[in-house]
Amino acid sequence: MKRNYISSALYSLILSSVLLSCNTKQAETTGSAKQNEVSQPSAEPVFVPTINADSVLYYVKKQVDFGPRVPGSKAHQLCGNFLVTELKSFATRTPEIIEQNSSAITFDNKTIPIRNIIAQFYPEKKKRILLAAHWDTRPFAEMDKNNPHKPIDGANDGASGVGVLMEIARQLSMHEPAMGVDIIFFDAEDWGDTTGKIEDSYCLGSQYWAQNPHKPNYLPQFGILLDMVGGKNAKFAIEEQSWRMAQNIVDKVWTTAYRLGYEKMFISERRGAIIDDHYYVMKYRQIPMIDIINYDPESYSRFGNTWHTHDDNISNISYETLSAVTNTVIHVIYEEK
Ligand code: AHN
Ligand code: ZN
Repeated sequence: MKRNYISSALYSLILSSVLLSCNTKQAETTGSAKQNEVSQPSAEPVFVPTINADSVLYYVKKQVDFGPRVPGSKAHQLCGNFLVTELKSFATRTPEIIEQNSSAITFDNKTIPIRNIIAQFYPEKKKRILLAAHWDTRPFAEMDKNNPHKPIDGANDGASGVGVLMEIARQLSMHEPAMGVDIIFFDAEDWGDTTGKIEDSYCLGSQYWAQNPHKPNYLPQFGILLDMVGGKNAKFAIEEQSWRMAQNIVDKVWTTAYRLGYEKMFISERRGAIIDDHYYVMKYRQIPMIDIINYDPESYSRFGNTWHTHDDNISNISYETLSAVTNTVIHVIYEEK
């Protein structure tokens, strides 16, 4: 349903007052955050491609079909090859691909390969947006009573974000936006320690990239990270680091989601901070970056009930969730100038 009687500008205003007035445990941090101007969707209509949610689902399934993408495994290698080959097949403007290969030592003392995959769309454009997701999957299922030492499919935790970005990549190659766009698939996000106590044990690929960017002085306008964006009944609350460091981007994305009718999914609630790939991008590169992530600290599993279990498989992926996230992010990209 179109909301003809309320302008998007008014929506923006309503949403920002909701955001600014929400009072949570973290409210004391709001005072120090910059009150950036509320971004308005441009007055003249801009072209935004119509996404194909079947294509998003296809890319999620395709990754899962390789098996768990645990760094160092055959499935990981083959899936990485697939993503690169697929990106290179996109016309009419094929992205410029950079692969970063390195290695890292995990919290449990394993040396693993790291392969960050970077696709640059319209590299000649100066003003850029960074989009990212992790493409590796977790080598264990500590939240599962059964087979906790076996690797998970990671249909949501891994494949969902990449699936959304592959469809956006396909659209970007066909339709030129005003902004340049860089998509990074970070590796080795999910080999973090099971107790959650060892610092910096997650996000090994983004930690490497943040200290060794693919271009010196790389500075996009902002970044959006997608993590676990395909679960059933997903709720995207406002992540606290995103709110502290990139409030205007949170506002931009949530306002866009509201305008498109996804207010039940993108909720105006702050539920605390999460260490994820965006944290290291902000820490080392000072790029304002938000995390769209299904997170509820009140629930037992915190990131949805399939998190780090063998239920994180294709049967628990939601077409509606993938579709809402893809449509929201593509609108943000094409409406920016
Ligand atoms: C922590 O639990 C500290 N971060 C969650 C990062 C994560 C794990 N994303 C996906 N899996
Ligand atoms: Zn995970």
